[in-house]
Amino acid sequence: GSGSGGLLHSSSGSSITEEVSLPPSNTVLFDISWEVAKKVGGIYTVLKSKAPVTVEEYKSRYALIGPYNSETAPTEFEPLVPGPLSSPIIENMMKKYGIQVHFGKWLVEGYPKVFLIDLPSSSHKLGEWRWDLMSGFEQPGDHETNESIVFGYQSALLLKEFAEANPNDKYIAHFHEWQASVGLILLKKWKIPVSTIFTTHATLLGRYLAAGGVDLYNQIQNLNIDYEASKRGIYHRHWIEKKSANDAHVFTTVSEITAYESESILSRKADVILPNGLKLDKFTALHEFQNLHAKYKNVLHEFVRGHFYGHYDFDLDNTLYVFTAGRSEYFNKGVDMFLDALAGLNKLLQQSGSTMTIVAFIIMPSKTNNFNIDTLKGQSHNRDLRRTCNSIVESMGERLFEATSRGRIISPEELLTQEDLVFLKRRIFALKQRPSLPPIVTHNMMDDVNDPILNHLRKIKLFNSKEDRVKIIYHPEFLNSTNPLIPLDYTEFVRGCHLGIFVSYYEPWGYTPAECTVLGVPSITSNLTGFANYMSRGLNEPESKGIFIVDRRFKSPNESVEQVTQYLWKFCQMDRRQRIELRNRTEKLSELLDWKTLGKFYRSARSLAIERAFPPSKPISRSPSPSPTSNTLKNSTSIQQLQQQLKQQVEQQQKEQQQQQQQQQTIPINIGKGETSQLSPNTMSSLLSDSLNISNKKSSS
Ligand code: G6P
Ligand code: 1S3
Repeated sequence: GSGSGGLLHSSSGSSITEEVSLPPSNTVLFDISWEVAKKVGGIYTVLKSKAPVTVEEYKSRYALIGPYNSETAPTEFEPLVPGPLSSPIIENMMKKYGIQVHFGKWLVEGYPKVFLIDLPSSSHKLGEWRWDLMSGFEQPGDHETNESIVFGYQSALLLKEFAEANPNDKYIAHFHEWQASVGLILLKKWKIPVSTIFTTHATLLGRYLAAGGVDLYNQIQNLNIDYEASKRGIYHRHWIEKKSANDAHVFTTVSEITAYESESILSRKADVILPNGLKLDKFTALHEFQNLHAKYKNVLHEFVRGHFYGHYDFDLDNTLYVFTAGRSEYFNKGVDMFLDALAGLNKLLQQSGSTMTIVAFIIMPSKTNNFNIDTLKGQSHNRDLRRTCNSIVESMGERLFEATSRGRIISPEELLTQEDLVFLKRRIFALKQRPSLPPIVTHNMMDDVNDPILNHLRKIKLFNSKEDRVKIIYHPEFLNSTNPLIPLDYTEFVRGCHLGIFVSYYEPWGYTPAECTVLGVPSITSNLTGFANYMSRGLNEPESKGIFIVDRRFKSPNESVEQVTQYLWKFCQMDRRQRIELRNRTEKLSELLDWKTLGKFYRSARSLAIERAFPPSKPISRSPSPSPTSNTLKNSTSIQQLQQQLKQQVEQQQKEQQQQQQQQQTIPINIGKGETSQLSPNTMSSLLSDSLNISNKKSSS
């Protein structure tokens, strides 16, 4: 079509060049989210990492819509002068509705255009809009919902202006999560010709139920959902979520497990599953990432020296670093199971007389009041000692050189002087002054007695005693490179570790294990995470590639803990060469998680949305499909096929789950090295994953 093309151009923007993979030139795409140019959680990572491929595909016909945030804007957003097509729309927003819209680019790779809407410019409309949307059951005191309503009306008005100004264009509005999706409900209500996609990255009620100890995946079909939501005071939020899912032309989730949950909680089957990808920074040489592992592991060694030495010491060459990380959701993120498994491992290592040490990090924010003195002191002692040693070595070098150049062999007493010895003794004495147990927490906790992680450690008695082979470091704050204890950003920290452990109970996707994979670090996850759903479909023997999946769906909690413990125990038996090889195999999986691979699911969701919102007026031609040189994305048949395949995937998974539940019987399948995995034969035979095909094709070409 002859659509407006560069509709979202800034005056400095580039023009569109038609490419083989471009979608039709009259489609315009918006992603709408609360996390545009503002990091709250995982959706920020989705949008940011996806930006380069989406911009490449849609060029200037792609933009994001989010709320304007004056705190994050200076670092995330650069204002631009709007181009001739968006400029009158932004002006209209102000003139007609008094809504201020900031236009510019998001300062992330790909530099997508963004429309950031000023919420306070419409706050006087809140009461009216809330009544209009949900009269009778609104909850005026809920600030988060109030903001969602204001943003919803504002974003719907913006999209309405665009659609009305450019009737020849086909708009796709992709809404992420309920906080951003009130606009979707309004577009349908106002009959605006915009095709809509709703992605739920979790369900509100699912998260509540899981955290509250409900046996979510087994009970979900027996629950009265609306009643459960009301009981928890979130009916109005749940209503937005459910209505968005049902009003959307296309409803999607990020994984099969969330699709399963959504079918009951939101009463709609997902049309497409959109697994989350990452933007890969590929190294040309394979050993490069291994070198980085060694480099950042040394930084962890330095921290460990400062933290433990003086209390007691251990061989760093025989030490492994494992970790868990994420938002502070003790039960949902599986921290309880992580700790129980570590306690089990500690026992196994002690009983076997092993000299190996495992340092387990928990990087999970909690309320704190700065770093604690003990921890800081440890690091400063260590730095002093290193400085002292370095300066002694330097002067020793000088003396050695001086003597040798004058033809004399230096004596040991001359080399290390009495003065040096006194210095060293002082340092050793200072170190010995440390109390007997090294700290567990690196910060002063605001609520030490009620912290669930600390209470769990008390229960299982992991106190960093000398005899414990497993040591715990609880760092209740996210990492960054200016951190005085572990001066690494998160990615560097992950590279320095040996294994990530994320055995979540509620995890619609789970970026943490995905990040480990692309960084070449093996990880343990649970079969209740979207990541594990996706990986186990694409891989025959995930364990042999560093993807360890624990069964939390069909096993009792104790059995699951035992499975994690066994994975850890086996990991401890590996020698260095085996670990290096495993990391190589893990890193090779990166491609499965690249947006270049996963972008196709988004493309099929968009085609389906367009198809449903703008059904062709003519009957579908039965003529042969377009030639492969066509510059459209894919011919419609293949998209439908892909769509069908995806649907089948979900249905198949659900069937399997039901069967497994009924039969309560699994067949052990050899996964090499004498290990067995409890996979159903159906799962094994249905490994039809697209992603695997892609990687196979690549490797065989
Ligand atoms: C990387 C480095 C090697 C180093 C190894 C340590 O592969 O390139 O030089 O020996 O890491 O591995 P480890 O699993 O013992 O930390
Ligand atoms: C959600 O964030 P969360 O940690 O609250 O969305 C993420 C992005 O889709 C997803 O990775 C995660 O599992 C969800 O839970």
